[in-house]
Amino acid sequence: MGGKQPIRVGMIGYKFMGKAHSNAYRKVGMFFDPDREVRMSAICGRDEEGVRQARDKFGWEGYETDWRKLVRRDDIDLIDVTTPSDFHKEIAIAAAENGKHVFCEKPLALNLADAREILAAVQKAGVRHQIGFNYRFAPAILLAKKMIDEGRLGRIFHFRGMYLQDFVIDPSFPLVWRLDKKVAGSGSLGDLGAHVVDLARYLVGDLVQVIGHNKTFIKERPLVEHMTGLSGKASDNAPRGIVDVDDATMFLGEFDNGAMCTIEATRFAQGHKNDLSFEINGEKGSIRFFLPRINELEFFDATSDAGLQGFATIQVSEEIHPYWSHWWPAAHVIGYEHTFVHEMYEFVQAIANDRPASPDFEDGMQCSRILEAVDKSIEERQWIRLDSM
Ligand code: SOE
Repeated sequence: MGGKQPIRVGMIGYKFMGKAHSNAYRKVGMFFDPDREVRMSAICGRDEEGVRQARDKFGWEGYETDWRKLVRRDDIDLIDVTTPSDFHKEIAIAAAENGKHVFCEKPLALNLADAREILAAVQKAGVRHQIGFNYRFAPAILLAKKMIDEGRLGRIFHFRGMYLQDFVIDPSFPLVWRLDKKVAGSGSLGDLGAHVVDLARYLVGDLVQVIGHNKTFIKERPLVEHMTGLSGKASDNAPRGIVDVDDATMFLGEFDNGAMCTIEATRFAQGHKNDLSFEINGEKGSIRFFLPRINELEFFDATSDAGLQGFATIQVSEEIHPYWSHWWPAAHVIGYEHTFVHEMYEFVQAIANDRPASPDFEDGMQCSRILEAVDKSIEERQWIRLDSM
């Protein structure tokens, strides 16, 4: 570790993402050799009993019940925000103002104006920042990026991305925070579409205009009494509340290089539990990715011998593939949680070597800009140019 001081992490939130990040901090030193060690100094949550249990189970040294206290602590270098989206802005800005590096889960903020404020705060403070677009760190996605950068697909014509889930179809499913605009900012678009938008930007380029359509299929739901993971419980006679976010959003877009973009994000695709997928079609070939087969990338090479052509399935699990040498022998597969280990490793390296992280809050803000343009296009029923946002 070159005698450098450990990076002392304070993390706020201990539910789904808090667990994923805790696991990543625990594993990063075991499987990687980061240039600075990671110290899991304190985890923070409002419910003392809950956060104490999380500290013990996830392996943190201490805990706090007040995030304001945590961000002011002198013995913390990095603040990791895994709370619901409505807390991102206040915490991220306070962390930056206290000179902490900041990691924030996606979406960066509830809206574009807030995302811009967060970005300005970290830039002003001169701290490092990274956003939780974890799928960028799947080896198959990194291979896709390399192939595109090498020109193996040639000129790109289409990006076609989908993120499909089905966990809220039942009308008795309660009004959890992900369905509440003041907490989540938006529905399927901000929660799921954000990942696809980020991959579209990462792999193909910037969007110049968008037009969308959305739907809220179930407009009222029982108010949640107890949240559990993505889900929650409500009694039979629970009062009902209004669902003010989109259940499904689709949009068309155009990239700055002229390629066409179609993106669909829905929580109403029966049978699809967590299906992020995309296909990119270029002049010289096509690639496709499907999250449940996270270690595979399909490739159609139009430059190969006619008569021998077809989609080939690349097993992205060889020593030569990104990150693979840190894990297991070839084809001893990895999964969802490993993407978080990779993203934490990269953030630690950025801090340790004093260089910008990627994807950072600029990427988070650019994603919010596109999401807001989509919403505006739906409201105004017309194409919206990104340069007007
Ligand atoms: C729930 O819809 C969720 O967990 C998202 O919040 C995550 O960002 C996505 O990766 C999986 O689905």
